[in-house]
Amino acid sequence: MKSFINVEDLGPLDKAMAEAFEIKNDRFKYQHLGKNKTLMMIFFNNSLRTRLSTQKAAMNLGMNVIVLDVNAGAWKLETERGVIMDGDKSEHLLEAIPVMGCYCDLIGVRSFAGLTDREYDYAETVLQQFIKYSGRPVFAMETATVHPLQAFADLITIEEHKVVERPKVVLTWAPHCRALPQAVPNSFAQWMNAAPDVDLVITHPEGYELDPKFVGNAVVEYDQKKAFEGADFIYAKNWSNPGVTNPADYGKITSKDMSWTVDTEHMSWTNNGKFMHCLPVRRNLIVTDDVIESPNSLVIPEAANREISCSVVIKRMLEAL
Ligand code: AN0
Ligand code: CP
Repeated sequence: MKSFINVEDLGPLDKAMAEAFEIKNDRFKYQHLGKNKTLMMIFFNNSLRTRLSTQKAAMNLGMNVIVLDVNAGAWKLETERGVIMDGDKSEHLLEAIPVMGCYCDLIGVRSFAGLTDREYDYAETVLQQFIKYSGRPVFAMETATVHPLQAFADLITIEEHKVVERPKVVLTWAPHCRALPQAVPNSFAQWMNAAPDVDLVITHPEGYELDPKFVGNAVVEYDQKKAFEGADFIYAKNWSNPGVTNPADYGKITSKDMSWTVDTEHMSWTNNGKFMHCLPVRRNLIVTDDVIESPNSLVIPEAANREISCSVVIKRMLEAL
């Protein structure tokens, strides 16, 4: 595997899932694969889970790990070509990327959407430059439009906790005080569409339609209560306006409707549904204290599975070196 961005990069999902459970049972089974190999993790944005779980996965596989926080200690990077670099940016990404590639065997990149230019974000401009100029296999650690390591962990979590063969999974928008990317819901929808035994329903206020290439065959239901009825899993997430119905709204907050916050009444509409969120989560905006602390909350096992999803991805990349 030369890059990991979309669900198709993993090949058949059943095989990837089997590998995930194999690794979960024996995390150090493939420790020989990473001997004398170096992973470089590059963060343009903050992280708790991705930083720790990716490093842990790489260590389980016997790798050395270098972490670079671009905004804390590195030179400020220019990303556009043709700019006269007389501002505060001392180095161009087009030199920085191949230099980083010299010191490692694999690269993980976190670079969020700017949320001002939809075309730039949806072209995955920064990630594509890493793929093109680093000379190394590259995986997304949440980029402008996708978060595949999260979606893979979510699928593992659903598989572990489902009590019916074909669960109803509901992706619900919830209110938030800051504009957030669409990467998590995009990838979640993409992966749930790819999973053979999941019925996916997406619910959000009108105007928050996700890009059709991620929505796929999911049912979109604007009535949140109807969407929740009979649900086995509730996957809550805020995202800013994707600019699909109105391009001028891209990256903006066009609803703060607190009736969408997932509380115990919302959960009572479900089929004893489990609650999921990728974290970090702002309590009492996205979800109430009661719901996130309830026995049906899966947020911690979900985060734990990030080590597993990442182990499969790094293992596949090491095997292909
Ligand atoms: C990010 C987001 O919504 O994409 C990261 C989630 C994993 N969340 C925040 O920036 C709060
Ligand atoms: N879920 C997730 O990716 O969390 P971090 O932003 O803390 O890495």
